[in-house]
This record gives sequence, C-alpha cells and structure tokens, in this order.
Amino acid sequence: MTRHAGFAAIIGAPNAGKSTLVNALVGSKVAIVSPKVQTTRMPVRGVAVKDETQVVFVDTPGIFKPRRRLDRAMVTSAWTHAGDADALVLLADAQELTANPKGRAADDTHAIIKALKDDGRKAALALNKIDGMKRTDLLPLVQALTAENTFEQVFLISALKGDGVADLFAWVQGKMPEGPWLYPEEQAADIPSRLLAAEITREKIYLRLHDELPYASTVESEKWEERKDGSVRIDQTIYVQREGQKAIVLGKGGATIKIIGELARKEMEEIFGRRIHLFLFVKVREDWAEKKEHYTEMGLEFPPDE
Ligand SMILES: Nc1nc2c(ncn2[C@@H]2O[C@H](COP(=O)(O)OP(=O)(O)OP(=O)(O)O)[C@@H](O)[C@H]2O)c(=O)[nH]1
Ligand SMILES: [Mg+2]
Repeated sequence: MTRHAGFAAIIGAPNAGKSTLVNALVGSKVAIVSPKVQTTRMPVRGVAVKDETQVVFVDTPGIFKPRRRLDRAMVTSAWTHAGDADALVLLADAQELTANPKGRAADDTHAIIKALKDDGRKAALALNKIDGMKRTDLLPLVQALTAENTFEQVFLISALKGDGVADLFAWVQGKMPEGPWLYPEEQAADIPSRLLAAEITREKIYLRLHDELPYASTVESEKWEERKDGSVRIDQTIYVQREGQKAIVLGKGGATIKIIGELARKEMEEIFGRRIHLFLFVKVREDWAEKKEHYTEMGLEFPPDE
C-alpha cells in the first residue's frame, strides 16, 4: 500500500484544549497542559501512525489579541503552522462558549473563524469539552459557528475523555497527501529532551502558581548529565522578572520549589523512563521575554518592536 504523511495543525483560542487533544491523538504526553490560558508557548509536534499513514500533529499556542512581545511571537507561530498544514482543525471550548457567548474565548474564536474565511482556508471545527454538556446546548453553538460555511466538517469531542477523537483522527488521516513518512517509525514527539524537561517544569509552575507568576517565568535546562548508573542529572533555572517573584517561587523555607521539583521529577522519570536527579534554581532576569536567544530556543520568530 502507498504511504501517506503530512502535518495537521490544531489551532484555537487559549485554553480550548489543544494540547490535551494532541496528546490524545498521539497517545502519549508530548505537550504540556494546564487550566490557565496561554500555557503553550511554542509549537510542539506529536506523531501518530494509522495503517500506512503518518500524521504529524502540531500543537500551537492559543490565538488571541496579543499584547506582549512573547504573545505576538506565539500568535504568529500558530498562524504560520496553520498555513503550512495539510489539515487544519479549529478547536473551540464548547463549555466556555456556551457559558459566556460574549466572553474572551468566544471573541477569539470568532476572530479566528473570520481570518480563516477571509483566507478562504478550509478547516474542520471540533467543539471540545462536550463531556458533561447537554446536546440541546450544543446545537445552537454548532449553528452559530457554522453559519459562515467555513468548515468542511464539525466534530463534537472530548479531548479529555476521548469521545469523538477517533472520528476526528479519521478525517485528518484522509487529508494526508501521498508520500514517504516524515519521522522514523517509533518516534512519537519532535522536541529535544532538554526542552521537554523544561516544559514539564513550566507546566508544574502553571499548576502550582497563580496570578501573573506563570506568565512572568520561563524555564531553561542548563545541564543534562548522563550518569554511569543510567540516571540523568538535570539542572534547570527558573527565570522570573522581579525579586519578589523569586520569593514566591521559592516559597516559605523553599517549600514551593520543592513541590514543583518533585512533581516535575516524577513526570520526567515517567516520560524519559529513567531515574532523574533534578536541581532547580531560581534567578531574576528582568528582560528574558525581550531576548532574541530565548525565542530561537523555543522555535519562535523574534517579533520586531511595535
Ligand atoms: N472537561 C474537559 N476539560 C478539558 C478537555 N480538554 C481539555 N480540558 C481542560 O482544559 C484546560 C486547558 O487544556 P489545554 O490542553 O492546556 O488547552 P490549550 O488549548 O492547549 O491551552 P493553551 O496552550 O493555553 O492555548 C485543562 O485544564 C484541560 O484539562 C475536555 O475535553 N473536557
Ligand atoms: Mg496548549
């Protein structure tokens, strides 16, 4: 049988469940997830194979009205990946859009639909988080979002529980062009281990810390040292923007960073399948979000001053 392979980009407003969906489609954790908006900062590729088709799913940062430089880079990168994809899926949070039809997520979602329409870009719409929702609440939403005729198909899914995910996969699979596979047979993710390790720690920061702190912080893996016994020593620095934020990340007597470190280490051990010795440091680097190197590392373009 002839082989097919290509890219499928998942786009949507922040917090729609894009990373959760990519993990579900790929069948392993390649992208970090949190209840907070703007968790994903860079595109992450996860690979799935069905029959003779290889699909490279691209998890993208949420699309919203950007303000900071990092926001602008994130949104640009999401649109770039949408443009390059063989299949495009717009994911929307059905719970949020039903509860707040005039809220921020609804605004962002409508703006994305308008941009797709202006571009004449065909896509599938996937309404996510239908778990716990009534069908009667979903219908008006489907009608409101499909009135513009932008979508080839509409899927009702729960990325978390798995409902509808196989149908969506089948649609994406059908869009993949004929050609050789893009990644080796067993590869599930295309993200360097050091970067994934940094992302895992960042996820724990998003889960444990609140207000502006997650947005003011970034994580870098400074050292990755293989040990003779098969374990790895990883040294990471959490950069924050102000002295006061450093104290919050550390917590009383170092309690907060200890919890973040334990959660991150456990997950790294699971994902990398080996023992990890994780050392976390916190430093103030006021302008990390203004430094070009930082963007390059994450695979983002450095946007010019506004
Ligand atoms: N109930 C429910 N929650 C979901 C579902 N999918 C995702 N979530 C939750 O929604 C939140 C956001 O999920 P993410 O996957 O991080 O969303 P995202 O679109 O990648 O968010 P950004 O990267 O910030 O743009 C998390 O708390 C998820 O657990 C779903 O199908 N049902
Ligand atoms: Mg995400």
